Amino acid sequence: MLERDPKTPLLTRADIPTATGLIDPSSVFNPGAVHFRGRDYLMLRVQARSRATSLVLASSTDGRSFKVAEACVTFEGIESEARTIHHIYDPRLTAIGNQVVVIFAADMDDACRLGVAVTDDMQRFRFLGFSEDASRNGVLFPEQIGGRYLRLERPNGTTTAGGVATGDAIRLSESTDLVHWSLVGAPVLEGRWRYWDELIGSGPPPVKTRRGWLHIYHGVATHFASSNIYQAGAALLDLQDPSRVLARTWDNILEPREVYELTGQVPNVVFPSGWLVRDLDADGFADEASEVLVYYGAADTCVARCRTTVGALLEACARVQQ
Ligand code: BMA
Repeated sequence: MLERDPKTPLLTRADIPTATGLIDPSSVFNPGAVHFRGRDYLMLRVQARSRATSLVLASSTDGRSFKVAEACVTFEGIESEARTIHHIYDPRLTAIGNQVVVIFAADMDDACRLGVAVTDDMQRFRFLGFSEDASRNGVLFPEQIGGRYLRLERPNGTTTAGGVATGDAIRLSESTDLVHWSLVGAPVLEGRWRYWDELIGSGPPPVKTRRGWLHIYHGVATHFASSNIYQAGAALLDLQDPSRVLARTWDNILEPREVYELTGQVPNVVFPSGWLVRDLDADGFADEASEVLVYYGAADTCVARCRTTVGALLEACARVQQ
């Protein structure tokens, strides 16, 4: 249902220009994606051999062949944060109004928090602030609903045996200024223990269809002795009240199968973090025939891409448990 691109992986560490100052990095993965003012952009997570993380933009006119920028992204104003920020990673990009909003994870000594930055030209990014609570995988809806910005996020309520803070519930939160966020309602999606999506987190920002908000998320199966397996699934949320789940795939729709997904820095990982949905009408609804290009991190090592259609994803959501 999701067809991998024949040119895979799409981007590897060899594609990062030395002009970025990132010399011989270890890996490039988990990109955010957005279509803005006629161009396609990826915001890549690049990891140096120190394990420090930087974000680098890549741009394209067809979503297939990307030119990687020669400088790292900087968030202007982030230096005013008093706490030490060790890593900034896994950005999700949403075009809303005349701007692009970036929501990213930031590892600090006591917690991982979500930060927000905005740009109106994809060159200068202005930092707006961090939320206080420990959370990851924040994705902004592409329009306000009921006069508020809405995002899905995954509070870090669980700690793995290895000490990693993670979680098994995707929640909705709202804001009037993109800076202050409050969780609303009950969890939208919860992990399904013993199946493919025990721990979960949002993938790219939801896309509006006539049938509901289409969303893809990652799920982690933790019950295999030697390795967690990261896979992807889809869900459909109510248009007016996105805390209502209309449908959710029972099977995963993408799982590690290719060598570059099965082996690497963290084996057995597909981590969708960006997508480009080609055909939206004037009201922002995606056409069911629209092509969807999904960008994902493979084995925390490289960036891969697969394609499908909005209609195929909607159909997968509706497929019932066997
Ligand atoms: C998650 C995040 C992702 C990463 C994944 C697999 O917890 O840290 O950035 O891709 O694990 O290692």
